[in-house]
Amino acid sequence: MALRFEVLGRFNRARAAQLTLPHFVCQTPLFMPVGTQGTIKGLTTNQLEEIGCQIILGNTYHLALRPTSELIDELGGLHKFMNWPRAMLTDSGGFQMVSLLHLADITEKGVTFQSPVDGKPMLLTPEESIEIQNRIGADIIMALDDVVRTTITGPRIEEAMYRTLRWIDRCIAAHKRPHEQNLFGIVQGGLDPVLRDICVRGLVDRNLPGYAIGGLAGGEDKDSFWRVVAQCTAALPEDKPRYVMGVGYPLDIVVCSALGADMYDCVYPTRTARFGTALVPEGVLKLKHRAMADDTRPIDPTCACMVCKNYTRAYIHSLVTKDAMGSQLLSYHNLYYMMQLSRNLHSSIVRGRFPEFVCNFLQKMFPKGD
Ligand code: PRF
Ligand code: ZN
Repeated sequence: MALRFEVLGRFNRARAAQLTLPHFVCQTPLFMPVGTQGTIKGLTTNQLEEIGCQIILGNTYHLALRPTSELIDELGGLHKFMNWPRAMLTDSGGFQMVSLLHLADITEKGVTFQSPVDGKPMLLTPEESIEIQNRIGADIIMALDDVVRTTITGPRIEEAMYRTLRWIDRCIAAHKRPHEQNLFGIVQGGLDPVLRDICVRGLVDRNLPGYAIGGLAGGEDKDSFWRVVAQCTAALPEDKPRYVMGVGYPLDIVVCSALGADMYDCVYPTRTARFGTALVPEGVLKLKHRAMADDTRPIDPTCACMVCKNYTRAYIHSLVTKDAMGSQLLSYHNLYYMMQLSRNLHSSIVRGRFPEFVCNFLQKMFPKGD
C-alpha cells in the first residue's frame, strides 16, 4: 500500500480526511479535474497548482495511443513529462473505450476495439491496462472493469459485475509497483442492491488501498444514483478512500460527501466552460447570453479567483466562441469553484459545521425552495 488515509473529522456519515499519496498530501473530500492527452485543456500546470488542484486524472486509453506509455516511461513517467509535481490518478481505459468508441466489444479476455489511430483491431486486457498504468506512474491506478450503462437491465449487469470481480485478481497479479502506486478496485452491479453487495464484499476481501463506485452518472435517476452510493459507502471500510467515478455536478458532490464519499472526477467543469458556462453559487451563468455584453461585474463577485479579480463578464462574453482565451478563463474559474467547494466541504466537516455549509449551499442554489 502506498497511501495513508487519516480521518480528521466526521459529521454523521460525512468525513474529512488527509490522504497521503507518493506525490502529494491531499485533503478530502476532493475533486479531480480530468485531463486527456496529458493536459487539462487550456490550463498550465502552474495554474492548476495556483487554483489548488491536488490530484489530476489522466486517461490510460488516450495516453497509451499518443504519445504511448513506452515513450512516457522512457521520458521518466507522466509526472515529469507534463511537469506536474502533485498527485495523479489514471483510469484503466476500458470505460473510455466503451463510452467513446461504440465499436468496443467486451469478452472475458478484455476489451477489444478498433484503434482510432490506424483502424487496427486492438485488445486491452486487465494485465495490459495495469502494465500501461505502471509505466505512466500515477499515484493511484484503476482496475480494468466491465462497465455497462446503468439504464440497461437483465443478465448483462450480473455478467459485468462477476467479470469485474474476476478481472480484479488479474489486475492484482499484474501490478508490479504496489509500493509506489495504489490499485483501486471498482464496484459495479448497476442499480441492483444484491449485485452491488456481492461486488463490494468481493473487493473488500482483496484488501485494496481504496475503492471506487463505478457504473453511475450514466443517465439513471437521482434517487437510484444516491441509493447506490449510500449502500456502497455504508459497506466499504471506514479507513480507506472512496471514489465516486464520473461525478459530477456540485450538488452531487455535496450529497455524495454527506453519504460518506471522498473523491470525485468529472469533465463537466472544463467541458461546460468550453460551451461558455460558468459555475456560480446560484447554479450556472451563461456567458454567451446577450445580457452579458455590457455587464461590468466579474463572473462571481464573491469568488477570489484570478479571473474574477481581473476580468468582467462583458470581456469574457466578447471572447467566448471567438478566442481560446474565453474558454481558458472560464475553465480557470470553474476549476477554482470546484476546488473551493472541496476546501469548504473539508473545513466545514473538520469544524463541525457541515449542516450549516449544506444549508447555505442549498439556499443559494435553490432560493425559492424548489
Ligand atoms: N469505470 C471506470 N471509469 C469510469 C466509470 C466506471 O464505471 C465511470 C462511471 N460511469 C466514469 N469513469 N473504469
Ligand atoms: Zn472566479
